Amino acid sequence: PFSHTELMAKVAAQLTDSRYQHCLRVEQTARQLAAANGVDVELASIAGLLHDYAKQRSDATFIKLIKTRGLDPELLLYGNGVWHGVVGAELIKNELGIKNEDILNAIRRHTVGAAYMTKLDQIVFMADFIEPARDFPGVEQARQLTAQSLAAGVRFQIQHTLAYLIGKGAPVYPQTLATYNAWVGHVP
Ligand code: DGI
Ligand code: FE
Ligand code: FE
Ligand code: FE
Repeated sequence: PFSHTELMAKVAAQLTDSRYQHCLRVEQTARQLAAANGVDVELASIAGLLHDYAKQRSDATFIKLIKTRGLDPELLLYGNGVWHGVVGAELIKNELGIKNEDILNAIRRHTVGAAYMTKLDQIVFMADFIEPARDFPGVEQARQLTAQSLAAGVRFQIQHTLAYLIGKGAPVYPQTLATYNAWVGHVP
């Protein structure tokens, strides 16, 4: 297995510097959320660091993986935004030797979420949304809600994402909609 330092170099080699810096900020935010929520900090750290590893791979790479790995064929109707997590996890497994399914699932779910999300899934999903350089209307509310309750943060984010997609007339991947339906209305 690769050391943490080796993984950092592998991520840096795949991404522009600004996206690599985003990965490092997501890693740090994920570590903080893990510590605050009783989740394994090392798992959160690795998942945060690697979450966007595949973001700059070609569409052709993802299309081939969807076809050869028997992934949901409906994925072919979407694009990099959906693919880099859901499909990118396959590249992280193969190229970086990450076998831990909890880490891989958190990466798979980091963009579209899932109806059922582990605490680790929720942490990576929220860390990506609220890392310190994120700046959009509502990010402060997202940070406050997430500090109070991970689930409240997830609910806020998926509402925001669905409204954003619909507002710009983008197609909604069915799992994104399933996440919305599952999380709206069941925050403790
Ligand atoms: O990779 P990041 O930029 O850090 O953030 P992300 O992985 O959360 O989101 C990547 C993009 O994916 C973002 O622009 C929104 C888009 N996206 C999320 N859900 C869907 C989606 N795009 C479509 N078309 N359909 C979705 O369901
Ligand atoms: Fe992403
Ligand atoms: Fe996200
Ligand atoms: Fe990201």
